[in-house]
Amino acid sequence: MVESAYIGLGSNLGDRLAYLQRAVTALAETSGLTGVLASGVYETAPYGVTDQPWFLNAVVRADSRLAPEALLEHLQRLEAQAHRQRDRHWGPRTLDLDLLLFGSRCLTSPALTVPHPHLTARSFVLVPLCDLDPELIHPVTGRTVAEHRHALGPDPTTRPYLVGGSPAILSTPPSGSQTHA
Ligand code: A4P
Ligand code: MG
Repeated sequence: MVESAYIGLGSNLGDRLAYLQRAVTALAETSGLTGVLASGVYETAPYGVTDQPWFLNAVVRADSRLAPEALLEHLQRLEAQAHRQRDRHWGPRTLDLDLLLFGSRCLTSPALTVPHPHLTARSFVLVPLCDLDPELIHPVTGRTVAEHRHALGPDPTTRPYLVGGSPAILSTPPSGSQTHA
């Protein structure tokens, strides 16, 4: 069974754009994930714990043949490969990969809550989600991600990230070189 997975990417340490790009490449090369597409890249004010550097955030969608638990384990391996340290809850990190949505599934366990519980309160998630699919329906609220974004109102602290004056793009490699999750 193939289901659409939406993955939130965040980085606020080191070469932030390179961490996001490497994550997109690794996801596109993962066996069990196809049709990998990345949103725009946004520079965003830290949410929750505010005394830390600004983040780069993006969202990736993929068609997943992996079960959600297996996909989360794979995301955690990719975080570890990016030398992610878990020093502080919501603290600075080289790479954070959150499973935002998985088809229309609603899952609640200590290891995995889907939809991601803070999704509807975060413009740094909703804005890139709207790049990919504004009509995507949140399976708990029944509202589209565009409606949730509208409900939050404009957020000047979620801005397109510019490189040399142009919006940064996360590229996906040509298909064919997939590795196992
Ligand atoms: N977990 C449960 N559900 C999920 C899910 N849907 N996706 C568990 C990913 N993980 C999930 O995560 C803690 C545990 O959550 C994991 O063991 C996993 O089994 P973590 O990545 O170790 O720690 P964390 O990221 O510090 O905590 P958490 O609660 O995941 O925080 P968030 O939601 O990732 O928020 N501000 C801006 N501007 N941009 C950001 O990206 N990110 C955060 C962290 C705070 N502020 C931010 C940003
Ligand atoms: Mg996280």
